[in-house]
Order: sequence, then C-alpha cells, then structure tokens
Amino acid sequence: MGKPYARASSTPSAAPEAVDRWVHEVCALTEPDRVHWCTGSEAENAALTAQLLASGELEPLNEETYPGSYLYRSNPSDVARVEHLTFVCTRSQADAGPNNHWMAPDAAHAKIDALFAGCMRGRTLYVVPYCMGPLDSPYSRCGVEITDSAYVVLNMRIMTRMGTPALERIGRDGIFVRGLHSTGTLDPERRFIMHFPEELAIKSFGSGYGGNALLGKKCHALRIASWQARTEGWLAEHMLLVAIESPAGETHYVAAAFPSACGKTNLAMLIPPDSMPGWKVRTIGDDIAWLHPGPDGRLYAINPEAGYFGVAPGTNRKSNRNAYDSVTRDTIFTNVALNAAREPWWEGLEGTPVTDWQGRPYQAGNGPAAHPNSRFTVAARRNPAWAPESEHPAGVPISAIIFGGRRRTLAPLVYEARDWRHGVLMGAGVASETTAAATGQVGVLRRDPMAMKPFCGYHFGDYWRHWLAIGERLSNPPRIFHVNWFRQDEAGKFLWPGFGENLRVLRWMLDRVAGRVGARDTAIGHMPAREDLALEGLGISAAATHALLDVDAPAWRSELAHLAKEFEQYGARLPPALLDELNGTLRRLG
Ligand code: GTP
Ligand code: SPV
Ligand code: MN
Repeated sequence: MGKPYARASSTPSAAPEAVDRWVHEVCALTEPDRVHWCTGSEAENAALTAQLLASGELEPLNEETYPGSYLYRSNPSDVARVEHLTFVCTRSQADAGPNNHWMAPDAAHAKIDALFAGCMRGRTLYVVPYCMGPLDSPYSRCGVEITDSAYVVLNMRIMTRMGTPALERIGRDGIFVRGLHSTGTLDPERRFIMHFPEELAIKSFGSGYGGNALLGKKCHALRIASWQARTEGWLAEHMLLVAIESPAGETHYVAAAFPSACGKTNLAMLIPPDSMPGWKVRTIGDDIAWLHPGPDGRLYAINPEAGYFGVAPGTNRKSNRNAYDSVTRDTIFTNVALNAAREPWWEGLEGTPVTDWQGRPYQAGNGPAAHPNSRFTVAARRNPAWAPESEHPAGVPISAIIFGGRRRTLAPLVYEARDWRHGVLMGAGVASETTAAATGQVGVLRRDPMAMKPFCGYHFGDYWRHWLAIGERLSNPPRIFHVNWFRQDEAGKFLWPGFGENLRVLRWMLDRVAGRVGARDTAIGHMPAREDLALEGLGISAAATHALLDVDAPAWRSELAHLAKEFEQYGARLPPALLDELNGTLRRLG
C-alpha cells in the first residue's frame, strides 16, 4: 500500500479532505509529474490556452472575425461517443438492464485501473471541480473530474460552473461524483467509458472527445444522475429547455427530448418566422434537463449545463442565427474545416473550405470538409437568446414535454398523448435514424426511448416505472407531445421546412395547453386539424400535408407489434401500464 495520507501544501484550502484524499489515490495510480487544481480563473484559462497553442494542439483562428476562438483536431479515430465501449457497472447486472453494456464493478475497476496505471507519467494531472446547475440551486450536483487533458479543462470551464466556487460547494454538500479521465494513447482497443452509479464514480480512458471525456455532461448529468434521480424522486433527461412567449405576453416553458443530432440545439435557439411577429423564444438549455416535481404539483426544470457542445454542420445564419452569432468569439471548434481566411468552415456555410477537419488540403474525394460530428463549445451566455431563468435556483415550470425522432416515414409531424401514462408509452416508443454523434452506421432506424438509449444509467423497465411514478405525483403535469421534423418524400426531400417554422407546431401545443384549440382524436393520440396549424405561406403541397398529418393504420399496427416485441426483453420490470397503453392503441387502430 502507498504512503499514509497527508495533505499536500499545494492543495487549495477550499478542498475538502475527501477530494484531496482521492487526488492522492489517483496520483499513486497514474503517477503524474505535476498536479494542478483548477480555479476557473481567466489567468488559468489563458495559460492553458497558450500551452495548447504552443504544443500545436490548438490552432488559432482569424483574430479579427473569431477573437478568442480556437480549432482543435481530435484524433481521427476519436470523433464521437463510443456506445459499444460504454459500460454501466452495477453490482447486479439486472439493474443495468438490457439497454446497457454491463461489467461487474470489481472486474471493471481492475480492467480500467490497469490502463490508468502510470498513464500520467510526464504529464500534468488537472483537478477540475465543477457544479452541474446554478451554484445556489438545491437541485444542482457537483463533481470533480481528474483529467490529463488541458483541452478537457478548457471545455469543462465553458460547459459547467467550474473552479473554486464548485469546490466550496462540494465542501458544503459533503458529496461529489468522482470522474477519472485520461486520454491514454487514444488507442480504440484501449478505450472504455465506465460508470459506477452505486459509487457515484466514472472512469473514462482512451478518448479525448466530447461525451466520452467531458465527464460532467453525459456521464454525470445523465448516466449517474438518472440513477440518483430514481432513488431521490426526480428525472435526469436528454432534453432541451426553452421559454416561449406569445405576443400576448404569456410565457410557457417547454422541454423536448430528441436523440443526438436530431434538433435540440436548433429548437432551443429557434428564431420565430416572419409569419409569427411578436413571438419570443429564449434558450434555457440545449441538451440536458433535470426535472423535479414541485410543491404546486407542477414539474420544474433546471439546465445543469452552462454551455453548448453543439453540432456545427448545418448551422448557418438562416437555420440557426442565434448559434451562428454565438460562436463568433470565445469558442472552441472541434474537427471543423478552415477557409482561406482561417475561419471555421463546415457544410451548410457559404464559401469554400481550404483545409479539412484532419488538417489536409481540402479535396472533395476525401468526404465532407468538416467532420459530420464536428462541434462548437461556447458559453450559454454568449447566446443572444439566453434566458436569465437559466440561473433560477428553483428552475422553471414545464407546460409541455415533447418527444421526437428522425424518421423518414410513419411518425406524423405532431400528435399529442391522451394523458401522462399514454405519454410515457409515446416516449418509450421513440425511434430514430442513427447519426454521426456516435460511432457506427448512420441512418439506421433504432429504438431510442425518451432519447435516452445511450444515456439511461439503469434498466429501462425501472426507468419507465419511475416516469409513471413521477406522473402520479403531479397534480398539474405537463402535456406530452411527439414530433417528427424529418419526414421525407420518395426523393429524400424533407416534407417539412423545420427550424423557425417549427414554432407553428409549438403554437398549436401551447394552444392545447391553454385549452384554446381542439384536436382530432386519432388512434395514436390527438392531432391538429389542418387549419389549426396555419400552414399557409409554406408552399407545402396538399399531398405533403396529408402525409405529415396522416395515421397509416397498417403501418402503425406493425410499428406497435415491433415495439411489443422489443418490450419483451425488459421482462417483469416492464410496467404493465405500458403494455395496457400499447394494447389500447392497437385496439383503436382496429
Ligand atoms: P446533440 O448535441 O447531439 O444532442 O444534438 P441536437 O439534438 O442538439 O441536434 P442539433 O440541433 O444540433 O441538430 C443536428 C442536425 O439536425 C443539424 O445538422 C441541424 O441542422 C439539423 N436540424 C435541426 N433541426 C432541424 C429541423 O427542424 N429540420 C431539419 N430538416 N433539420 C434539422
Ligand atoms: C450527444 O451525442 O447527444 C451530444 C454530444 O450531445 S456528446 O457530448 O458527445 O455526447
Ligand atoms: Mn446530446
């Protein structure tokens, strides 16, 4: 065993002993040359940036048009989340569920500690204290990420409340999530993202990318937090949070769960179309929401994050003006291309790329110039539509929850659940075509319940039971809807214009919430009458409108038969109420 514990003189006075002890243990395992406790200060940020520029890991961008912004190119084998290497390590395999890869905790620790052994020799170990959520919110939760990547530190400073105030809160809370990360050698054969919900611990080795490495995000705020949320009576969800104000001055808060790269950032930053003057949309969050039943029987939400790690391709002045304007300064770009002016470039922008995401001279034959999962990291406060409610310690009351997926066929533009229980079935049935956000084939339809398939830290059967139980506690629950912005015609053209025009659909939802508009009762739920969606001016053909708002009964019967089959894998943990809902829908379909 190692030397007995003694507090190092370099440990900040705010550091609780539990954190310092753990840092000692990790030092003994990983053998770094130096230890740096992050304060989150400007000076620290500048020094780390200078260091990464000197080593060539960061590249400067055009100082005039993109001040304070840098390009980072990750290893070409390390550009997305790796679901096949992501494990939930609970004592009982059944608790992780068929929806997760599982390894026994002892075996997992042994396997990954062998990789961590001595891995920081010659390197600096950074201690990154962070708070997920407003520093003064009772709903916020803290963690400490230990990493040997300065790029991770820079990103964590944008994405979370990072530094001394978080360390001080850990002292008050007396509890924190332990996240250990090393980029290792970036060998995909020596890469694991492991979660130990019962120990509030994460160990991630061999990747420097996004959700694999910024441990506050998917690892803590979804996989570990979903587990905690279940035992504590709340929900941790892959949802955006948005404030929508009507011309009459009525504000509603909406949460929406779409799978990765399926439109959360875009909906959260929506700019109302010209046809809807007086409407205002403000962003609270673009990726993760923590939801709590409030004392008044409503559901309240906070965004645990402080920044956006957003998909770059497709972002432009027309599709997402707010994002486009947010990333013109103090932004880290990962795996984008460059134009001749050393400005970031990606597919969907005007102009031409000169250097591709791997740093090679751009050649069309090499594929897209920017990696399809290239991203920008930027502070939420840089968003012109940033909502001050993002800092409210009690969160915001949710009027509507939206589920959605990317589906060429079947799922209509919008439909509404009959009640919470039916809404849980709607969420459990979400399916979506895979995207570049995770390694693997793109465009394959797969079930992604509540957009949480890659992120739920426990058994989906238990998760749906928990959703149903939360509904029981809400005397004034949000209404639940399902949308699909991605219907296509035979030629592969989107039937719906999407982006700002999605507000037309949201207006219908808020009219439903306020009891101002009726609906057609269909087998799958309530749907808008064509005239209630106000589609004029969009140039959508009668055939396309029909397809967008139609329920194809035979196709839905086969969809639900598939869903029933998939439900079988959840065995006795599947709540019977979901099967009842499914069978009820089948009956209505005839
Ligand atoms: P993660 O950050 O991976 O969780 O993704 P996200 O859900 O925030 O996805 P994002 O908003 O970044 O959208 C991903 C892609 O979908 C981008 O290329 C967008 O341009 C595109 N997209 C977003 N909204 C729409 C829409 O309404 N219609 C269409 N056709 N495409 C959209
Ligand atoms: C996602 O894949 O859903 C993301 C990006 O939001 S990552 O942080 O890499 O998970
Ligand atoms: Mn996401």
